Amino acid sequence: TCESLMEGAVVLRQFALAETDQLLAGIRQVTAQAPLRQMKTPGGHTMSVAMSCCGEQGWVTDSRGYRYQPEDPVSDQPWPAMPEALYRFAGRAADAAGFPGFEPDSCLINCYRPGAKMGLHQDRDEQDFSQPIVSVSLGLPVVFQFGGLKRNERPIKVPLAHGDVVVWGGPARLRYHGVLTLKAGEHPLTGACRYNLTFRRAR
Ligand code: MD5
Ligand code: FE
Repeated sequence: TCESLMEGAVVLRQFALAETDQLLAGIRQVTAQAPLRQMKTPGGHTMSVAMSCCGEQGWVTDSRGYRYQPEDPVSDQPWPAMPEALYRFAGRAADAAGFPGFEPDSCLINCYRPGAKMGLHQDRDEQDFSQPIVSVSLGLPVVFQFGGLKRNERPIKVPLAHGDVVVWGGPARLRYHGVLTLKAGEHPLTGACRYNLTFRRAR
């Protein structure tokens, strides 16, 4: 099923369900080379979400700021290549949501453990905001917050479960959003974890 949250945001419920094995295998492959790590914000806080990346560009944060870069700062080596299954999946999801021709050069892997959250923010480190973002939820469920173009607009709450995919584009691309604190739980495929794959065109 396909629901429209607000203009430009499309929820594809369980769109990834038939492919979770390949997606999780891709996560395992990438994180074996580029381990999940909790990065520091420019303000000096440690993020509660553990992250890794694959593709030509990886999103990083440290005392110098937020940015994309081609190397993993932990290894100083290029990020692992984006597994074909992940790249193809992102393109199919974007197509299904009405954004044909999506060619992501970056996939951020977010790992939320119980207690982890992501505060309201905009994704604006990318060069071209006309490109959509594809987000895949795997494992434990969470409540997503979907706000406006200004931080002070009250966000709506959207529950996201294993296999759900959301595509954000057009007028939704720069909306504030966040993830509420992950509750304790066990998922048969991921254990005590929610993974989110965020596919973006950074350059
Ligand atoms: C997550 N990750 O569930 C989310 C999924 C991040 C992040 O927010 O930056 O790593 S991406 C959700 C998103 C992206 C772009 C626009 C909007 C939401 N939006 O308009 O609400 O780990
Ligand atoms: Fe974001």
